[in-house]
Amino acid sequence: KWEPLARVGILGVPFEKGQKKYGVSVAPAALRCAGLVEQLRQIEGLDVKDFGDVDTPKSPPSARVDNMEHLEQVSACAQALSVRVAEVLRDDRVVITIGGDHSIGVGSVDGHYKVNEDMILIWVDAHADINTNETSDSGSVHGMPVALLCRELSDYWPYLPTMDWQVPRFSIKNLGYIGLRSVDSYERLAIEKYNIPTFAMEDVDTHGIKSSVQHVLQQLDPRGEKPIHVSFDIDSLDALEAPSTGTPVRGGLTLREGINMMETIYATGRLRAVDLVEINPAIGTDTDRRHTIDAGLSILKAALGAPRRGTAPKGVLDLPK
Ligand code: HAR
Ligand code: MN
Ligand code: MN
Ligand code: MN
Repeated sequence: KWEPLARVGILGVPFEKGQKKYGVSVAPAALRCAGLVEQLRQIEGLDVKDFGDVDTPKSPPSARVDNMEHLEQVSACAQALSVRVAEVLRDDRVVITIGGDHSIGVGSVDGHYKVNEDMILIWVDAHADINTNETSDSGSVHGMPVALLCRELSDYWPYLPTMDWQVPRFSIKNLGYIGLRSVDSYERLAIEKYNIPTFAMEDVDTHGIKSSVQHVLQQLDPRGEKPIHVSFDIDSLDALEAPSTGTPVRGGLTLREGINMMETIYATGRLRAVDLVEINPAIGTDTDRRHTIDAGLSILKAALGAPRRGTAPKGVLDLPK
């Protein structure tokens, strides 16, 4: 009954206060400039609409919580994003959210959950992003979005001013990880406690990327009947292939594995939301920046059904003479 939606909506989120480095907020502009919309329109039969950038309120009333930087800004941005994501989904489009740092996942997943309560979430990342303000070494909220989203973890948080709009209802039972290789000790404890289906890099080595993805999908949704949200952190890719990111880690997915993963998920017909986050065009050389942006574009094209083998012209049966 499921088939891929041939309609897509793009949202940019120029937000970087979930981490400490300048530059992630430029990524939506950099991707558009590199031909994001035009390249997606090359995919046969795909209706592409760019919904522009989400407003990211500059100075909302402050919220002070220990070891949690810029909470009020993260919260205001996520709140605005959540509304926009729900709009795009209700317009019967796959929503592509271009970050921004990974704290925006709070808004994109919240918005998706409001429309599809049965959604499953695949977090593709070098990191688990499941710290709380108690367990985080950095105080950066981009390392915390998963913990903010999951209802099973709500007791591990203090009261969070400005976050009243977000009641965590998403269940950790609907979460899986792919690509992990830099996991903090309390994050590992959470993964074990809740038995989160996780294909860390050594598991991808063992099983290969396609069956890793299929295992995660099978564990989260054995009957294959739930809409899929992929939150793709560019640092899931190896640092050699996607160097322009704030916390690169070697030993990651190749771009080919990333593409294969997205093609595999596309083929289910159930992909409804993709986040692409943590591209930082201000880090590295021109070549680094180009490789990283191209990698991001390739990931999105694969998620939307672009065939690597190419497409023959429609209704044409022979070569030009
Ligand atoms: N685990 C570390 C922290 O909590 C680093 C994670 C942040 N880096 C990311 N997230 N790019 O995926 O600060
Ligand atoms: Mn600061
Ligand atoms: Mn992340
Ligand atoms: Mn990461």
